[in-house]
Amino acid sequence: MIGSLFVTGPAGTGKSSFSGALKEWFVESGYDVALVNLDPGAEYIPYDADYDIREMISLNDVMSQYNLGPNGAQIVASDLITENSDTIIKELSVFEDYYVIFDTPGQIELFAFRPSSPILIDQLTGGKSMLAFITDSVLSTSPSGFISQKLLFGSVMSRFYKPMLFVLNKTDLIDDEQLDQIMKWESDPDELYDAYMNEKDTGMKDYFQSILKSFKETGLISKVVPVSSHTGLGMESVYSEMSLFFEGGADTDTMYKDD
Ligand SMILES: Nc1nc2c(ncn2[C@@H]2O[C@H](COP(=O)(O)OP(=O)(O)O)[C@@H](O)[C@H]2O)c(=O)[nH]1
Ligand SMILES: [Mg+2]
Repeated sequence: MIGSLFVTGPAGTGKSSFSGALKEWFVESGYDVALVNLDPGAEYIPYDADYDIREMISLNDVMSQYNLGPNGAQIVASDLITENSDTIIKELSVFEDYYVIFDTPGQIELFAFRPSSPILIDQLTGGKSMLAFITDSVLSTSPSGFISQKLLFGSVMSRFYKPMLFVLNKTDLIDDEQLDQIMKWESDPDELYDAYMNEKDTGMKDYFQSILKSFKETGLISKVVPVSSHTGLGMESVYSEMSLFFEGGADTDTMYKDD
């Protein structure tokens, strides 16, 4: 594969919708793309998968075979994916000159916080991978909602330490003013801090000031990619980030650059 994008984020933020919309953009723009469903528990996926893990691992089978409820079965199923990575690698070998999008399980912990996931990513892609962290625009309109998603983004980044895009999905549900505000918070942690204090009136000033300062100082979380999986807005920007990283050479990786 040319490169891959693992789509992660909290349940319901639109990972599957985003994966489908991004694939559609690639197809319409004439690029070779494959979309892989890595969620064995998905009841419905809003796209045509080019490879679907449910062909190999069925949540119902895992539940009856291991005598587990749905939550336990999800965990066993995600570990079975790693155990069977050789088979998946063979299936994916037909996508040699393709960009490959991986839609991950609905609940973020089943992917981001399983011990084997960072290894799985490298096994499936030979290290040619980056992540899209999907967040919710409506939640991000409040300072506390925005901060909480940033912290989760940092948490997931610490698990994988790969280039990661902070993708603000569902921008069709907020107005331009709200989007501008979020973009301002992103570039100015002082303004975010003031807005947060205004919202919460908390006494823990030092603690939050340090967190917000670290947002600014680390530079790791310095960019928002606004998209809508319903209108297709922003998909080209996601492609630009991918092509810059995979085809523009490692030193053009803007997510890790100091300046
Ligand atoms: N308005 C709007 N709704 C969206 C968008 N993306 C996803 N959704 C809706 O959000 C819900 C969850 O989406 P889904 O892709 O299943 O989320 P996942 O659990 O993260 O895979 C569905 O009802 C989608 O139709 C978007 O860009 N705009
Ligand atoms: Mg999903």
